[in-house]
Amino acid sequence: LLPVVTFGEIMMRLSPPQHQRFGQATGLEITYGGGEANVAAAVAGLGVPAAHVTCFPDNDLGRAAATFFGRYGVRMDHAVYQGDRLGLYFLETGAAMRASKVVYDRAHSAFAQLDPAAFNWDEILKDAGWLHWTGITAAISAPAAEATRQAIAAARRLGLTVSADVNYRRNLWQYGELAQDVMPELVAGCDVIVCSEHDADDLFGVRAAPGAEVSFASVGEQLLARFPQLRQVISTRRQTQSASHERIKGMFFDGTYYETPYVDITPVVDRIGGGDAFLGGFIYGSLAYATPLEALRFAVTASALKHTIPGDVNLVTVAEVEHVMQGNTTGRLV
Ligand code: KDG
Repeated sequence: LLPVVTFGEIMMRLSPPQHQRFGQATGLEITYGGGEANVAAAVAGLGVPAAHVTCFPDNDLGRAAATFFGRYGVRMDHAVYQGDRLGLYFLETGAAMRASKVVYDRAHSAFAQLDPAAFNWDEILKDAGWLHWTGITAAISAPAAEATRQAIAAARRLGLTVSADVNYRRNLWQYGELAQDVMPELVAGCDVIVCSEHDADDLFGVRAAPGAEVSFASVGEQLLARFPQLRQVISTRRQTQSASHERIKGMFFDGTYYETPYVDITPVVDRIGGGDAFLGGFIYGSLAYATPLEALRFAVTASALKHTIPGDVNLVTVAEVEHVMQGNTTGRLV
């Protein structure tokens, strides 16, 4: 299997233990996360070689973040060490009727300040099979968006599969460019994107045709027509059953529409990284299975399992995902 390469910011995640509120906590638990690095760790855990490319400050925190992802099998040797600081994010974990809260402290991070010339993409990608990026990276700063543009161009030249989670985070776009101007050019270089109907409307002005039988299929059809390189559009849909019980299904369009049955998520322990687990599962599934529907079922099951694991990263094996796919939800692996 050829390596999967991901590109994006890694932050330190700090959270009050258990379900404490920010105002009462006397300590913070540390882990690390970043949408694209989470995907790399997920695919590495599924047995696909993975490397993550990023920019860290040249200090102990940058090296600690690299060590963290290295521990999960992600190659970090293309990380560049320059700039001022590691971005942080604070997570207050909610409970049932009280929602979780995220506070970012990432302005002027080393990643936001990166120098695109520090990355030799032809060299980084020369033996890789897949490049993955997200709309978060394009949102962080003009140089981060430029580095993404260069990574995609090199991946295209080298014949890699390119995927993106368009992940439109309105509040992150603060450097003066509009997502609506930046994202279409980047998505034009992708083979597969994760894009919700909401983001398709907000970013590309694409809405389901009135009266469409399946709205996601209608949106997918228009996205494929708009971006000729694009072959597959995927997404998930959630349903809340109760405070600790949700259901998730996967949707796929490549000219034909597929969806999975809903997979139950019980209990919801930590939903952060659920989307990254879906993507990691989809990348693995695309490489391992013959049909897109099997890849999608694997992806959605992997994502469901992530919700039971604290932290950003999906630490599950292929056997564990397949066990649940076979309808075993008691957790006993035989
Ligand atoms: O998908 C999980 C991410 O939201 C989390 O890791 C934080 O990457 C992150 C970001 O930039 O918000």
